[in-house]
Amino acid sequence: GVLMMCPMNAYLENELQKRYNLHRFWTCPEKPAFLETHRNSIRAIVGNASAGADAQLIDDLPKLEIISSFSVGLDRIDLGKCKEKGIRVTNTPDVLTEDVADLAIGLILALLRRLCQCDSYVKSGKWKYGDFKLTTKFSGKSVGIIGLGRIGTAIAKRAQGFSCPINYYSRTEKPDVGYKYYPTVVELAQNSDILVVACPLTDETRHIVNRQVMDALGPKGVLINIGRGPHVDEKELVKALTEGRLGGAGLDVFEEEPHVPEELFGLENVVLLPHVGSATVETRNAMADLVVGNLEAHFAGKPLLTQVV
Ligand code: 8YV
Repeated sequence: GVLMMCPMNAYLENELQKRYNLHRFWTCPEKPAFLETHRNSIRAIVGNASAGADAQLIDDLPKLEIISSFSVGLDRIDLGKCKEKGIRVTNTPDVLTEDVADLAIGLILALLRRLCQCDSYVKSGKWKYGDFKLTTKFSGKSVGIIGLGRIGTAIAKRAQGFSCPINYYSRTEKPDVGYKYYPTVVELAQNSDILVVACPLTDETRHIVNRQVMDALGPKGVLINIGRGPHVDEKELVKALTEGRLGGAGLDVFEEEPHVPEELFGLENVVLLPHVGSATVETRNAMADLVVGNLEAHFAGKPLLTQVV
C-alpha cells in the first residue's frame, strides 16, 4: 500500500492509483484507527511541502520502506529518523528549478514595477482619469541570494540577464562562481538592493532573515522569499513593513500556510502569492513522474532516481 498525505496533483494521484493500493490520508476520518488497521501493509508514503512524515508517523508504520516526496524541500520529513530506520527518501530536484527561479524574477518585477497595481488601474477604468505614479527600476540593482544551490544559481543567471551585480551568502564560499561572497546574511543584506531567500529550511536557516537582516536591507531594500515561510521571522517582517523600515516584500511562502498575516493585505509594497513556485502543468507533471519513478525503481530493486537518504 501507498499512503498519500494530502491532495497534490490529479495526474500523480491517477498514476499512483493505477499501480498501487492507494490510501488518501486526508479522506480518513479516524487517522489513528486507519493507521492501526493498515500498519502492516503500508510500504510507502507520498508527501509534499505541506505534509510529510514526522517521527510519530514513521514509528506507526513498521513496514515503511520509502518516502517519495512531491517537492524538492524535505523540511517536513524527519530525515534523522529515516536514516536511523533505514527508510529511503526521494525528492523532485532539478525539474522545478527553472519555474522557481522564473517566479523569483517575476516577484521582483511585480514588486518593483507594481504590475498588480498597474493591472487593476487599467481594469478598474482609472487610467482615463489620471497618471500612474512612477515605479522602481530593476535592471542593474544588486541582488543578494541566500543559498547558491540549484535554485539560487538559476536566479543568479537570470538576474545577470538584467545586468544585476550578484552577491550571495552560503555556509561556505563557492570557488569560481564569479559572484561576491559575504560570510554573513547581515553583510549580504547591507550590500544588496534585493535579497532573495533560496536555501533549504533547516534548524540553521530558520529565521535566517531576522530583524537585524531586515534593518540591514533597509527602507529601500526588498525581500523576496521563494524558499520556505519559516526562513523569515514573519512577525518582524510585518513590523518592518508597516513601520517603513523595509522597502517591500515579494512572498511565495509563509510561516503557517495557508494563513497569511492580514496586516500585509493593505500594503502597496507587498506582493503575495499562494506558494506557486513550481506550479506549472509541465513541472508538476515532471515532479509526478519522478515521484512515481522513484517508487517503481524502489519496488523493482533498481537504483532510485533522486535519492536523498
Ligand atoms: C510544492 C515545494 O509547492 O518543491 C518544493 O519544495 O515547495 C513545491 O514544489 C509542493 O511540494 C507541491 O505540493
